[in-house]
Amino acid sequence: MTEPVGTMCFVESRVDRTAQLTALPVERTFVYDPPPLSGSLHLRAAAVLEGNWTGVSTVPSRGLYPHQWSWDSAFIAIGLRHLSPLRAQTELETLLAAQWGDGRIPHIVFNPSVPLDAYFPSPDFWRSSTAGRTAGAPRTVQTSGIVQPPVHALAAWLVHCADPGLSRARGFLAGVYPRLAAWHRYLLHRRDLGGGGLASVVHPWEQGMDNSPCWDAPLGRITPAPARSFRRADLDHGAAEDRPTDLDYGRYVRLATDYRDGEYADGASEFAVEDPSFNALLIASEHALARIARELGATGTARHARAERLTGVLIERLWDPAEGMFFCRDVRGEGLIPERSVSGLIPLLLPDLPRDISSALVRTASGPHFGLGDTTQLPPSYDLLGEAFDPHRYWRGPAWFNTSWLLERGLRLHGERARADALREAVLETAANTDFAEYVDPYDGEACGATGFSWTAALTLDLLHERPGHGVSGTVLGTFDMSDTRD
Ligand code: 9WN
Repeated sequence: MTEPVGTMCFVESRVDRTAQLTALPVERTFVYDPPPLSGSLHLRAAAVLEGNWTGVSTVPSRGLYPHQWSWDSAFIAIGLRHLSPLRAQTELETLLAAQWGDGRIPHIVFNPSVPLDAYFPSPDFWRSSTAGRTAGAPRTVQTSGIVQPPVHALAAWLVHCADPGLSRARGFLAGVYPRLAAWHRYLLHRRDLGGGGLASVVHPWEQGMDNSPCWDAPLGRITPAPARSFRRADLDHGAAEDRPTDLDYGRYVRLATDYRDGEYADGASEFAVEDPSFNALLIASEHALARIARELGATGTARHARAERLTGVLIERLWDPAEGMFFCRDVRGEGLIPERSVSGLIPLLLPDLPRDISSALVRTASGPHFGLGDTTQLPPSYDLLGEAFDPHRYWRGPAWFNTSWLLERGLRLHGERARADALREAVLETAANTDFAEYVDPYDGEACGATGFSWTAALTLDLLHERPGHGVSGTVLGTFDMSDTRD
């Protein structure tokens, strides 16, 4: 188990790589950086991450999201490793220090110095240290009680690869491995609510694409909490017409309240969905855990075999051959949810997909529903032809940079180099033009939501380090290329 890393962060801040980079002229020698050609975008992205760094972790956005978020930190660490491998390790260690005894990694770790009314739901809503006591919530740090997608083992492996010497010297992987293993155990056991082997999410916020039309049917069965029982802080920062409706918020609050009042015990939720992206990220992370286990001297064989088996389960439970993509399964309702979300394309990042499935996913991404390389600049979060499509409303159409990055990785992994190069270019250009927007209109790339968004800057940095025209490197980005994990 890792210990909090406050002292190390203090030492790090005196030699901080990002601070050095943002202070130095472009022509100075870079250790972790790409050639000066892309230097200015690189420095701008570094400045965003520097501005959002709190000393132990990075906020997604200073105004809208002023605490530490779980999957944001994983994506942030993936970019931050190119600036400061030590800070990237610290980012993950800070998050993992807030893990619960039952293995869950909370979706928010609250910063006690931020006023309670800066974000809703705040720590006094979640009451983690009291309502979460039975589930093993930490006593000294306040967190939410729900989770987010398990990108963490993948991030930990990639962070290790950025500076294996430093990682070994600090015992980084040895420290995080037991926590990551407990996290996967929690998801694969306590969250197997459908009984078929996949993890279920019990709240739309857990899947990360909060307001996706995929949730409309299962969420429609939930009685909303009265509007007067809570105050939304998100509307202080974003346009109401781009954010979820009050009715949806009432349902989010009801689900979270019921979970809290049941002491965060799993199994009773009225909302339970098996999501393709959440489970694909779990499988990719299980592959990464196999790599980590091998680095630590074990064989990793069982983990690798489990990742392969889970890929089969994902296909069996969520693949629709007629539609050429994956769909969500409503565990409390009637099977697959017939809404096309970008989530249903993200399993492309899995190395063991049969060829016919990876080819079908590429065709669907490039077809009329997502318009990749054709009608859209970046892949939309939801079906361009869907009834609920809205190019500006949260997760109901706009394009996000993390999902674009995941698809770029998947395309490259499956040998679609030209498409991957084009998507990489589009991501870099859109990030540069929008001041690292939170999300964009998928057609014209217009900025939406916050600017100076951390994962946008971090994943921009990561793509700047990718050489166009190449496949995914087996040594640096090894988790996307499993060929050398076979025993
Ligand atoms: C709820 C922080 C998070 C992201 C999510 C995104 C949004 C929060 C909200 O912001 O969710 O967790 O208040 O809407 O949907 O993916 O992790 O950036």
